[in-house]
Amino acid sequence: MTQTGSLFSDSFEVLPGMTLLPGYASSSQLRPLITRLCEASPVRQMLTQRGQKIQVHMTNCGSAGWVSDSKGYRYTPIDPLTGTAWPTMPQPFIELANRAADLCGFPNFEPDACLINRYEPGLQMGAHQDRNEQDFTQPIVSVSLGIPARFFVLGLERKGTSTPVDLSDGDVVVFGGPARLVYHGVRKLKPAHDPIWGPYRWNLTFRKAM
Ligand code: MD3
Ligand code: FE
Repeated sequence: MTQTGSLFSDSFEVLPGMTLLPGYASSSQLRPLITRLCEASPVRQMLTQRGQKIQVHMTNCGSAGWVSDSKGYRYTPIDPLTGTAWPTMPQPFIELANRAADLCGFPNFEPDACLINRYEPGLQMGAHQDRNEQDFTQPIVSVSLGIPARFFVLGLERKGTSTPVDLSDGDVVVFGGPARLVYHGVRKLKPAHDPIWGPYRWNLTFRKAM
């Protein structure tokens, strides 16, 4: 690991294009916003194209939201659960993602989609690429809240050696450039308790989808 040591005092480039900003986000600031968003568009288990339940509970905010159903993965302007638009992305979310991206060399990042994932102990997310977005020159900004998780990164193929990265409450990771299309996932979460979030891990991923 090489310390970037430039703009953000405590940031690390884990792999080319993947920078960790430890503790950059604040759970106490974000919790009321997430609570409000989930009152409007609740977290739910989506189905895969093959009809399997995705274990992680998900929702979105922004002008587009990531969905999975019998038609596959895509972004939609309407929440299929409520039949209305996804909640507007709160300004503090936009600012957090924009500042984190800027610190990592991606100026003017304007996310239009924020996928909100809620994990509980025992859940994991298998290796996948995020490639449903229109413009791969735009980064993805990930914000981890609540109980810790071990994240892993592969390369541009699903096989090979994985790099583990432990993510705790408040950690922000920016994936861009050569890291934008890497395969990645989350190892099975261990039981834990967070003073703000209880037994859960929440992850926000900010994207330029459209
Ligand atoms: C690297 N979420 O929602 S965040 C996802 O912790 C997703 O919930 C995981 O993977 C989670 O798609 C990991 C880190 C992440 C997110 C998107 C990426 C890493 C990425 C897109 C491209 C490359
Ligand atoms: Fe992903």
